[in-house]
Parts: sequence; structure tokens; C-alpha cells
Amino acid sequence: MKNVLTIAALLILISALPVAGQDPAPAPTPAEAEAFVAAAEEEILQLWIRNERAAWVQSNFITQDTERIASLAYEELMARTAALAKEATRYTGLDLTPDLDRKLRMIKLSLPLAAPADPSKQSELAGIAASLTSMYSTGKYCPDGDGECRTLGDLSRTMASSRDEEELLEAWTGWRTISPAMREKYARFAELGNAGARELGMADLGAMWRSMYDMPPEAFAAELDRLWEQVRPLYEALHCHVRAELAEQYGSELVKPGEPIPAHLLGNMWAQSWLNVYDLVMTPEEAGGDVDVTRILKDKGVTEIGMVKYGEGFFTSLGFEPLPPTFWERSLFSKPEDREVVCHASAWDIDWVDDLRIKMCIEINEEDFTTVHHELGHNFYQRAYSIQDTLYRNSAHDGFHEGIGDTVALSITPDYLVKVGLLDELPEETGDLGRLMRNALEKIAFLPFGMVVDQWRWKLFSGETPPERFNAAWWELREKYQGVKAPVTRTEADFDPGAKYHVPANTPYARYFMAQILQFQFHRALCQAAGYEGELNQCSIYANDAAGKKLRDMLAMGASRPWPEALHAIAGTTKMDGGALLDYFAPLSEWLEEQNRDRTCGW
Ligand code: X8Z
Ligand code: ZN
Repeated sequence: MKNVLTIAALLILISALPVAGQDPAPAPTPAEAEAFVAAAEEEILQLWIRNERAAWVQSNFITQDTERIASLAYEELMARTAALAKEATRYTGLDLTPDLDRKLRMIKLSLPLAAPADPSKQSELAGIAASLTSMYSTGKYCPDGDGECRTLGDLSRTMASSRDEEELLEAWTGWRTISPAMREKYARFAELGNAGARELGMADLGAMWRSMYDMPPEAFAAELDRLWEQVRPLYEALHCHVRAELAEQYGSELVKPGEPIPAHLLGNMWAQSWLNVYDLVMTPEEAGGDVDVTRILKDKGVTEIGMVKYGEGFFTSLGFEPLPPTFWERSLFSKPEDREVVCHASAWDIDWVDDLRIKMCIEINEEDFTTVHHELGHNFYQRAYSIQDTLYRNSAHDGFHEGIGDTVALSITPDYLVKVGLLDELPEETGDLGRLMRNALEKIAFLPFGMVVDQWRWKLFSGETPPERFNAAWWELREKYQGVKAPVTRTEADFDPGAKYHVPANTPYARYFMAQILQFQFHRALCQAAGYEGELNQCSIYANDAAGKKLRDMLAMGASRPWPEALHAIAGTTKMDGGALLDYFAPLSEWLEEQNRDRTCGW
């Protein structure tokens, strides 16, 4: 018997020996797979940290040198990640634990960009990526002659506050002078990014992005469509009302009934939040008294750091540890006068443990107060999942990451403002309708924009949109989903998508759409955990232990389980669903229906 075994073992050994013209590598073992993943996690973590440091310095001090340093770090990160992802395929098909299997799959999806194997293409791709970000962040509108240039911040203030159509149009077109120079670069970027994604077995870069959701890429696209259809009627009702009120303000020659709204009249550079036209769409009487958070912050003399302290206070009231002292030392809270920075708000965890920071050019207003909570949501999530293995140090899916701070911000109710002393007493009239309208102008108005950005990129990456239709395709989607149109004729000499941060910065965008849906699901579940029984839009989970625990437990899971399990842990369901959002806005829906009764809606 012993001999038989030995002979059998010998035969197996011989069959595994290299034969000329065949793959010489013996089939790997599960133990080797485990060792590979452990080493890959160790290496990836070091690369991530190095890349974060370089990116942090670039974003806080944009020069040719920091751009180059950041580009080199990203090049190395991309190249090694792609190499590891290819190596990981050696272990597919082995009988592995679910964890190992998951991690092997996650390596290739750990970045929103994959480098082709050719080193010259790697460096070209990383160089384009870094330069596009710098172009956006240092972009300025410099009208001929007077030598004065206006930044995005300057132009955004005009978009928010001006009611002069010509002024708005100038700010709108002015900002879009920064992006035509990106067009060629972006076309090449797509080519190289696609090549990298294909080497990893994906159809194109868009398919790679859609593969990050524990389901087939086609199923993910269908999920988004399903969710959009759920909330579309509410968007169309809001659109209908806002268009009618804008026509009152600007005349129906400019704002035509039955047609898309000109995109420069909605108070925001991309018409993605309409909060700044609140005063045009609801009177104080209709609002029933209102709490003006911007006014409060200014009257109380709350500083930029003070706003962040309020945000931190909310999270600590839910049982999270305070932010570390280094957060306060290393973050950027205000726009510096003496150098170029990336002002677009972001949250960082440089060492992937607790070197937390935000980087934001805070202005004292309601919108930025919400954004501060949004960014801190990222930071508290990051620290919560730092207990996980490297590849699991991420959110359940990227929509979760974007939705946590917003969930907390939904609890900034008048009641909460009184509790923290920002409001001296509750107003006699609750002003709920006003507050709901403001939230709708921010969140419901956003929904179709949250669809547009990646629908555009997906079509571009798949080749459905050729370069000679880049801009036309953008405006088709803006009209279709948002019902807004360019205020002046646009041509293929323009590159309007490049004037939106996430396109040059290569940040996937469907995450923000999902976050808008998820935050209401989270809010409803946490309010239930808190034992709250009233109207969803009046609930605040501030200082509630049960809600805090539920949230903390879910955050600590990181990406260790497929996202439906994380959703189940917090909301008791495995499906994303727009029902909670519709529930939250129900009183406003009813009001809008009344307002729109004799109007023709749609476009
Ligand atoms: O980019 C952001 C955050 C940083 S993750 C400020 N947001 C999107 C945007 O500004 O376009 C938040 C809402 C949508
Ligand atoms: Zn975010």
C-alpha cells in the first residue's frame, strides 16, 4: 500500500513538471493563495499611504513639482495594483475560503483606474490624471482685457446670489472656458484607462466601475434605472414648480413652459443643487416660518472651525470617539490666499488608521454646514473600518461612503439646533414645509444629475459616444434626465463635462445618486432604532445611543461583507429603495401636487 501511494505521488509530481511549450507553473495551493493575499495587502497598504501623502501635498500646494510627485506615486500604485490583480487570477478556481475569494476579486477593483502593462503608457496615464486635476483646480475665468481673473468660488457666489440673467450667463459660460483644453487629454485618458481595464478582463473602464457592487455590471446599471424610476415623479413635480416660479422671475420668453429650464438660472454652476433659488420658489408665508441656518451661523459668529466642531459634536453624541488632535492640526479649513489648492471638499485618512483630515474651503453658510457633516461622515467611517484587513478598509459600496455624513445632516432639525444652542427657542411655527423644500432643492434636484455624470462616462468609455460627440452627448443626457438645457449654443469646441470636478478628477459619480437614496433608508432605520414614531422629517438621532450603536456597528464592517449584508445590518433589508425618501418628502409632494394642478409639467 505504501509503495502504491509513493508511485501515485511520483506520477502526480511528474505530471506537474514543466513540459516544453506548456505553462511551467504548477497549480497553486490554497495556502499559496493565502500567502499571496497577505503579502499583497501589506504591499498595497504601503502604496496607498505613499500615494495619499503625495496627493495630499499636491492638493494643498499645486505646483508643477507636486503634480509630478503625485503622478509618480499614482503611477506606481496603479502599476503594482494591476500586476497584483493579474497575479491574483492564478488562484481563481481553487477551493478557497469566501474571504480569500473576495479579497482576490477586490484587488483589481481597488482603484477607479487600471494601468496597462506597458510602462510608458502607465506613466502617460498617471501624468494625464494628475494634470487634469490641476487644470480643474487652478482653472480661472479671465475675461479679456482687464487682467482680473475669477475663480470657481467667485463665479459660484455669482451663480448663487445674482438674479441678473446676463451676469449669470457670464459666470456660467466663464467657468466653462477652463475645460476645452481638457478635451484631447480626456480622450487619451479614456483610451488608456480602457486598455488597462481590458487587460484585467473587463469590457471597458465603465464596466470596471459597474463591477464594484457585488453583482454583474449589467444588473447594477438596471438597479440604478429602477431607483431613478421610483423617484422620478417627485423630481418632475419639483421641476414643474420651480420652472413656473423661475418663469415669474425671468419671464416666459426665457423660461418656456413645456421646455427644459436654462441651466444658468438654478443657483448652482451645474444646476445640481437648487438651494440658492429657494427664495424664488417659496414665500415665507407658504413656508410657515423658517429657520435660516446661514443667518444663524453668521449671527452667532460661528467660525469655519466652529462649524466643524458642531459636526464632530454630532458624531461624538452617537458614541464615536472625538477626532484626534492631528485632525485639527493638519486639516485645511479655509481657502489660503497665497497658493493654489484643490478647493473641492474631501476627507482623508492618510495612514489608513487615524490620521484623519478634511480639506475644504469652508464658507459660513448652510450648504457648507451640510458639507462639513458630509466630509466628517467619511472620516468617521474611515476610522471605524480601520480595524479591518487592508482590502476591507473601505465602505460597503461607495454610495455608503457618500451617504453617512448626509444621514447625520438629516438630523439637523430645529429641535437639534435648540439642543446645541444654535437656536434660542423653537420657532412658533415649525416651518417644516420650508425646510422640506430646502432639502428637496438640494437632494431631489440632485438626483438626475447624479445619474447623468456616469451615464455620460459609461457611453464614452464603451465607445458609444465618439470624441466628435462628447459635448453633444452630455447635453442630451442633461436634457433627458434633468430637464435643463444649455443657455447658449454649445459645440464640440466646448468640453462642458470637464467643468465638473469629478470628470477631470476621475471620481465615479453614481455613488452620489445612491447616497441620496440610501441616506433616507439609513435615517428611517436609525430613527426606528431610536424608538422615534413621529414624522420622519422631524426626527433627529442626536445623542441617541441605540441609533449610534447601529450606525457604528455597520461602519465597522467596512467592506468585509457584500454590501446587501451591511444594508441589512442597519436597515433590515438587502435592497436599496427610494421608499424612505418618498416618505420623508410626502408633505412636500402633496403641496407640490396642489401647486402644479393647473400647470403642464414635463419637457
Ligand atoms: O463631491 C462631493 C463631496 C466630496 S465627496 C463634496 N459631492 C458631490 C459634488 O459636489 O458634486 C457631494 C455631493 C455631490
Ligand atoms: Zn463625499
